[in-house]
Amino acid sequence: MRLSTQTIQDHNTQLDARHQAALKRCREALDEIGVDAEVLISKIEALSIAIPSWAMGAGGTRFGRFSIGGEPASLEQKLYDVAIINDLTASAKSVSLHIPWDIPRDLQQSKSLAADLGLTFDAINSNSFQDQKDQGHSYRHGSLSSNVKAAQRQAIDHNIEVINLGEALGSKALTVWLADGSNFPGQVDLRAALSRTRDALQEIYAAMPADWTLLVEYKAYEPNFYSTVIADWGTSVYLAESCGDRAHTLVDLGHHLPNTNIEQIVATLMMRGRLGGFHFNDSKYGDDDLTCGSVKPYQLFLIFNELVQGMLDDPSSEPAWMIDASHNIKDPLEDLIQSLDAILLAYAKALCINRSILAEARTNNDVVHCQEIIQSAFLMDLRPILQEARVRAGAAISPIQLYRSAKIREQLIKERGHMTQATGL
Ligand SMILES: [Mn+2]
Repeated sequence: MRLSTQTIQDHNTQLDARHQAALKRCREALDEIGVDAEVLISKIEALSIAIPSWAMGAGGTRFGRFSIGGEPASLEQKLYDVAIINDLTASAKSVSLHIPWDIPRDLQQSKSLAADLGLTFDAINSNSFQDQKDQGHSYRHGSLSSNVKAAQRQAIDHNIEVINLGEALGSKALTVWLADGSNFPGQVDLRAALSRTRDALQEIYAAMPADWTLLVEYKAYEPNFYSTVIADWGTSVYLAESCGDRAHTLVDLGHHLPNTNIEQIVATLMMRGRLGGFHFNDSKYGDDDLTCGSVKPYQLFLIFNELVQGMLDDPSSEPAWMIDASHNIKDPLEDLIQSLDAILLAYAKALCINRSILAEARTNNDVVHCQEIIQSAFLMDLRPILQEARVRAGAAISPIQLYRSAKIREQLIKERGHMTQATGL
């Protein structure tokens, strides 16, 4: 199903008076701090975040999965779901596939359907962290790091197949996340496992087209609880640098130990020109995959402060953005809309930081003023700017409100049934 332009327009007309009043107040507040609202609106309009193909179904934990009904049962239906999100928000113009969960049955058909829906294919993800049916060798003891030659070979070949698929769809990047590691001290030779991983990544890198980027994701722990081969950004950078100029580090917000200063990692990676990708989510304890900005919106804003600074210093350094969150009790489409909103809001606030005044305060070591500058940007209410950006792009003033009033989930359940289950985690 698609939302008609008329439905969106009717919704916007209904909310217009309130929106205009809020926008006027917001413009005045921005004027006061010398921020051009028009520039802000156009920057918000230009930001698009990829939606992962596995996030359209109800997420699962190892304890249970609760279907919400109307979940997409095919890649085609997933593309329609992303289009619904994009129709409502105008900020989800691409989809990130996870292979083998979403192998297109017909490449050309998937490609042309995506184009018809106004979507493109973003970074493509390989999966060597679980065994698939009919797979020759198990990843029980690792994939790219495996000391079982045949298992490592199979994982390398899988990544090359994923590159070929992605190339046919128009993707330009491969994301590799490995679950490889160990659960007990002494189980693996830590140095040998890292060397094998490096050699395998170099082979995958060499198989990429010349205009592709390799994104190396890291994660501190889980599913392995003693050691993880690519546990931190330093290891990821080492591996990326061992591959070549088109290999970069991917930061996933949920993949750090508690209290890690992620914004500092972002700053360091950008300084070194190695930040290639970003996975958004939020967490309280570990890799919780909660809705972006639901627990730590201030941290998200501080991260965007570094991202904005990095992109100002080098405009070509904009990473590939993707949401990597999927919760098991929310309607996944509403969850993704909330995530998009939080990301754009953090971005907008970071754009409002007066960087020359901040630089001056830093030069003077005026610690109090530095904090005031940062926190006043964070405390601004820029929701009307996001709404205006959506209106101009033909999307909805209030995406969640329209999603509910247009009864989209109910229609999806009617079309697809109650018992569908999306492929993925
Ligand atoms: Mn991720």
